[in-house]
Amino acid sequence: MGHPAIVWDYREALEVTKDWNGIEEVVLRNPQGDSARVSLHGGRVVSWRNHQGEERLFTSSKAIFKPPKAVRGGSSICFPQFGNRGALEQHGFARNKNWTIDEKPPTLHPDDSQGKCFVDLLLKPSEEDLKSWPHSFEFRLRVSLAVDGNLILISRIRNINGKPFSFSFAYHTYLSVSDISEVRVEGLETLDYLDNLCQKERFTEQGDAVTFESEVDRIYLSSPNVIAVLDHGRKRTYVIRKEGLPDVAVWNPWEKKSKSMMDFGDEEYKQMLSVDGAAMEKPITLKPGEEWTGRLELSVVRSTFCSEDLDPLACH
Ligand code: TA6
Repeated sequence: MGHPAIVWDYREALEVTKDWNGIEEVVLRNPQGDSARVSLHGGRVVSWRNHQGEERLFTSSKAIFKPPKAVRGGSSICFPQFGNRGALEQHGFARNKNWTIDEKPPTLHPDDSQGKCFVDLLLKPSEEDLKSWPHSFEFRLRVSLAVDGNLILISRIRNINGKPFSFSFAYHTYLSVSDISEVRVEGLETLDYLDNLCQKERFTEQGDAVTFESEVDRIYLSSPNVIAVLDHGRKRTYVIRKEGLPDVAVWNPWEKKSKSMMDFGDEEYKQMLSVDGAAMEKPITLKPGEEWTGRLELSVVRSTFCSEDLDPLACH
């Protein structure tokens, strides 16, 4: 007779606590001891750790945790815009709003629930939001921690308005790296990008990987659905899988810009890289009753990982 199966109760593995500002936070854990923390302020993933307690998301030591300022770190939701066009605030209001826990979310595909500890959050526009962006929507965010430690973010935005509306979107994600000079991003080679440092002029990536020796602030267009961030110093690679998110923003402020940001340490640019799955160049348009889904999955693999392993079947 075999050993009785240990059944992990994923509901028990979910804990709701408060951060030191009194803002509710949901803690997700898997049987291996990996964990993720999600703040109801902005629906931001504030932490993603492996069972040894190693943090994968960067948060600045100077981050300001006082709403309505968006916190400099973690992974936050940029909606209804990614960027700073028009009257809307930079990267939209969703990252500065209080989300609620969605107790009765509509059903997702069974693969999005099985073997995962997850929480469903909900954002609906306030009167104030409707003044700056007059469109009624329901935004459902599922944050899951899988049994293998992968972090999965699924956003579903539904138009409950009488008229179509358009938006752009990003998961603005600060990855923690050992030394930015030793980091390369693979999967973006040969792509066109808009350079935010040159008034969004369009260029074509010439290198065989994106590497860093000065400020970088680019939106790569129509990228593959799997890209990799190789951190040679820590001998680990972040694999980013995305669906519904054609573009990728890559940002490191480098030395001069770091010094100009109040909520960022002068030297901290060495330990972070922002890589954002986004839908930016071509805004998403939803007719009344329509829904859009954008999915991002982050995993960490061993240092021997190489770009050939970008074949999704090869990297589990
Ligand atoms: O990562 C893309 C980007 O839009 C950069 O241009 C840079 O400004 C960064 O986001 C930070 O944005 P934030 O509004 O969080 O200060």
